Amino acid sequence: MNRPALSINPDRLIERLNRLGEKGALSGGGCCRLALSDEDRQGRDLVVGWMRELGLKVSIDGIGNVMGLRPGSEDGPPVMVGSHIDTVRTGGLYDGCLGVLGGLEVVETLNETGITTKRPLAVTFFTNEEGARFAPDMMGSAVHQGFLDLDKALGLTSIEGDRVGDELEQIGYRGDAETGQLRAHCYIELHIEQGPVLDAEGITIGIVEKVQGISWSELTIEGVSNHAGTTPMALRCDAGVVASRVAVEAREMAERMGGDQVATVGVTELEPNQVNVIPRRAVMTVDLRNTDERLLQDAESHLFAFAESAAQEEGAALEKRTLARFEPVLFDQQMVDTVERNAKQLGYSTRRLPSGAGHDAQMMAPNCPTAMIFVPSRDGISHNIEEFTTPEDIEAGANVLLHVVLDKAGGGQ
Ligand code: HGY
Ligand code: MN
Ligand code: MN
Repeated sequence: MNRPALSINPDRLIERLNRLGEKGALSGGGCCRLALSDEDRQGRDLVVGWMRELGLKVSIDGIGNVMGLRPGSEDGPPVMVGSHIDTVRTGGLYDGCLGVLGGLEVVETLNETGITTKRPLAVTFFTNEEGARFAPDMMGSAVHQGFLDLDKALGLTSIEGDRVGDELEQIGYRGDAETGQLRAHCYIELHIEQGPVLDAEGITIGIVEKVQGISWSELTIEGVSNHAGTTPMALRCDAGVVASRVAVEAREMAERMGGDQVATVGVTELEPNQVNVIPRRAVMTVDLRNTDERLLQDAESHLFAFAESAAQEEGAALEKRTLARFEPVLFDQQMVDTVERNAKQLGYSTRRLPSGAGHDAQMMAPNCPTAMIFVPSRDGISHNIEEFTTPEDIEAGANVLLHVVLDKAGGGQ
């Protein structure tokens, strides 16, 4: 592949990805940089340092969203590029970070070629996109967009009981910029696909048309703990059995529904969690997704009705708490076409597809022209320390980001 006339520096971008990956590095590879942890602070400090080195004016808002602003030849709402730098517990180097550091690479390329765009540019990372420590996910972008009240967000707590506001103070990122003040002209997010499609088809650039809806719930099942040896089967009230039946039904329901429906039980905690004690309590999470809102609602109502009846049959009590609920979004058609046109002009293979993963772009889309650029994930692996995207695909994705930014921000002077 010959490089476009105006091209990013892939080695510099990959170097930054590796440097950021050192913050929260796991001994066997990958990294764990949970939102508002000390590792997150270290990652934030590193990226803010790079923003300042590149001459960006950095602002931090009340939920810890960080925006680096590059002036244009004219004032007005910036073209915003960004994503997140927090990870899940078994994170890779690219999820989120590629979109943020790809944005910094675009800025550095424009700086060294002396290009000033007409519109200002903003490179952003949003707080707690993953929701791995504090639900809901996409927290920072939801507050930025006004879908989640700032004070409510600051008061949310993790499973361990840590409070968002306190943790934000602790890492020094409870900023004083007003949340939601910086309105973008448009928003573009470069991201790894995190699924198998592009890699399986040998396609370089994914043109993302929509993001599926997400439903996260926590079910708490209250049974009765008793002796595993002396309690007859007919006299048991086993919270663990109810949780297991719900998990199996979630899988079978998704298989029956087919299409885009997916279902995941990612957390199951039993109490007292001992080999010879019937569990008195089970706390489990259910992640349901579909590109079709009505089907997603059908899945929710079926599964939670099943859970109620399974609990009743066992004589157990069931409580459901919604952790996150986002509807499917369609990206702005003109923005999607712009991404596709630029990718094709650069000579990359492309295909349109939906996003199975949630993204900050999902929060931006309802009132800001938004699009995403996907690059392949090897074997479709993500949220796993084996997450990998080739240097060639990283370069291609960042070059498409560069040219879409120039397209939307008004090319170089
Ligand atoms: O869960 C998601 O889809 C995203 O990675 N937060
Ligand atoms: Mn992500
Ligand atoms: Mn993720």
